[in-house]
Amino acid sequence: MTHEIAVIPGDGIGQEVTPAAVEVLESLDIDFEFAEAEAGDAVKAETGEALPQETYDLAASADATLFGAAGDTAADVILPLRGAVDSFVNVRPAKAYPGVDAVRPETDLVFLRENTEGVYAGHEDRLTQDVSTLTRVVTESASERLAEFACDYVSGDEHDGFTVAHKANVMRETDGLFRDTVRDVADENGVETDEVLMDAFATRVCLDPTQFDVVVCPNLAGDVLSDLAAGLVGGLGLLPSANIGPERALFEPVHGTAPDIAGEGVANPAATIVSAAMLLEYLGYDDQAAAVNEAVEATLADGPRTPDLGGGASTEDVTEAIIDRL
Ligand code: GGG
Repeated sequence: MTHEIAVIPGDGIGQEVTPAAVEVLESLDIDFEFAEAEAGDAVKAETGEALPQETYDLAASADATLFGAAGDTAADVILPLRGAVDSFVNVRPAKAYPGVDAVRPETDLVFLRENTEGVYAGHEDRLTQDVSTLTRVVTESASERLAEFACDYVSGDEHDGFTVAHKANVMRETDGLFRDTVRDVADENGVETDEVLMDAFATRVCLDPTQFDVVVCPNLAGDVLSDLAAGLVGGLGLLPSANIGPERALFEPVHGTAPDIAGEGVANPAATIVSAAMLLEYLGYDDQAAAVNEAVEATLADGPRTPDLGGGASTEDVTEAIIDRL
């Protein structure tokens, strides 16, 4: 069976780490057909459009999409691309790797981030020179969809329920609805939950990440708190993500374009390669996904390593080392 994979590198180091992950996928004995398309700042400068229609259509029809990174045009690129696959949840695992210098080596978390609304729903206005506003949207239906996914996600032996991170003591209507809906769905499914205010979560997870396992959160909180967790495990070069929809999905590293190192060939490809492993698992290639994860883990433990992890290796050196281990 052939799988069509849309490849959208985007900007900055997306142009370096996405081809690295494609090289890894190509090294496996799976019938992939890759179709590349443009999105982001560079194509906007050329054509006036950050997300050409053909790129959107490709993501909306491919079996899965591998995306790199978005910069200034993130709102015009990532949000509609997630919409193209009707992605209602962004799965962001944050775990420390053996041998990698981490602030909290005991970290092993998964964020399930609401992916369609909150403050990322795009209702922003500049009312006057002095005042701009943003409408925060939370719906029962989106919260339910996320909660049902979370209940399925924790249904095996590995997890004892999940934590809901919110700020319902201040945003009573929006996060109140989010928290109550998620809790009700969990109760109906017999799934244990606890809850934490998201600001308290930020402190507690730094002090002792083992207090948490699966964390369900609204959109912005999930974006910020998972980046915070990246800081605990050795940096953004290590965090993958999966944007899951009912029929298709889009995989991307958590990091952005990293303009400070873009073009130098030293970006850490691990986050994108592990995102590709999530793509493999999504398509049912569990053995190959496990093999890629093991190869990444072994390479991170023994080197070569890119400069973000204290090494001097290039993106290509690390990619080759991972492929050699497969
Ligand atoms: N590959 C992820 C990426 O490009 N991140 C930049 C960014 O601004 N992300 C916002 C988000 O994930 O919602």
